[in-house]
Amino acid sequence: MLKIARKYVFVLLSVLCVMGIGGCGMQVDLSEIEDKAEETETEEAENHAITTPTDDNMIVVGVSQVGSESVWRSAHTDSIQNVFTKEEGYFMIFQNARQKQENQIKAIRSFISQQVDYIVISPITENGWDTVLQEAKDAGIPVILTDRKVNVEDKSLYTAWVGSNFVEEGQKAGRWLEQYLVEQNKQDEQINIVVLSGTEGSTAEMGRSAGFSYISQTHENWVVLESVNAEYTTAKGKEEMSKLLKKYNDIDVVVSQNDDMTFGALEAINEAGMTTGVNGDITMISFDGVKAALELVEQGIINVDVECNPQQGKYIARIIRRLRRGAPVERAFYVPEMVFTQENVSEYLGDRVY
Ligand code: GZL
Repeated sequence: MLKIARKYVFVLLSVLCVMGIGGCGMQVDLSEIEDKAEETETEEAENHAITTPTDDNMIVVGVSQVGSESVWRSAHTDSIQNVFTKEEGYFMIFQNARQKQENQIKAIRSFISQQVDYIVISPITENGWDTVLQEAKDAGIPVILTDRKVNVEDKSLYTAWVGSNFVEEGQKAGRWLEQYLVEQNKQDEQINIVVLSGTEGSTAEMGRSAGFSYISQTHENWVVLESVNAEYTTAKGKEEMSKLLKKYNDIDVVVSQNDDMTFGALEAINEAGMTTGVNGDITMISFDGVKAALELVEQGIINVDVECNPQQGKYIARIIRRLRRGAPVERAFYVPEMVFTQENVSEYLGDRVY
């Protein structure tokens, strides 16, 4: 479609969106106005007011984000919004799916109807994407995945993925526990473990669970009492940890698959009159490595935090720049990550941006 014609289509779509007619990636549908009342300020701020590209040469990027369920997610969103700026030649349409796959699919279809140049998705779970990604492919729009992955028959439905090695993250947690138990001279004792897992079917949940199990299965004295889905949120983390404390009176280790659930679990454990961390009643293993959690690692309240690096926007932008000049891109790019304990955390806390 001619650039000039496309611009007017864009304006028309924008007007229709403002009137709440037709799908578009940025405007809340009229039917969602009620939902909006429950949304946090953050989410509303994330769905920028409708505008149109001021220059036909701008690179139009449609971004579908899982939600704003965690501190990590907000940092991931910031890393994307900080690179796709007007100053850098981008026009970004950002859509917060509020942890609903159907919202992501609607957003992707609106990006397609607006003929964006690229679609960036952090898919909430791995299944259910074949049809809508085929529509993007048919429209000739490259799809770049970030953070989590999709499970599709046709791997050509996306161009590249940027994220973490979640299985490795789970194995790092298991190897840390092995080492810790040796240091505590408990390597031969029965170790009772409970797991607060993230959103079931998400790449992060499946990878961390598989990676930790890979290690735990080699120790017959490690007993995983139960794994429960606490959806990566603080509220569910507290709720599910409270239930586990009522059900089991001899929990030795909590493996919490993100810091937000850990914050909730710590509240529940403390309300039950117990302590965590170094010299605590319960050993706390967490994932993400957000600043507020690393401060608890430094205080000895969380024993170890396996980093999940949300700073992925710059790598996504690099892929788009390479695609625009016809250069080859890696199908999978793993972001660098660390493991934080009381021994090393202080040297990284100072300049932590999230
Ligand atoms: C991991 C990401 C997870 C984080 C959670 O890459 O998908 O989702 O660990 C977030 O904090 O909610």
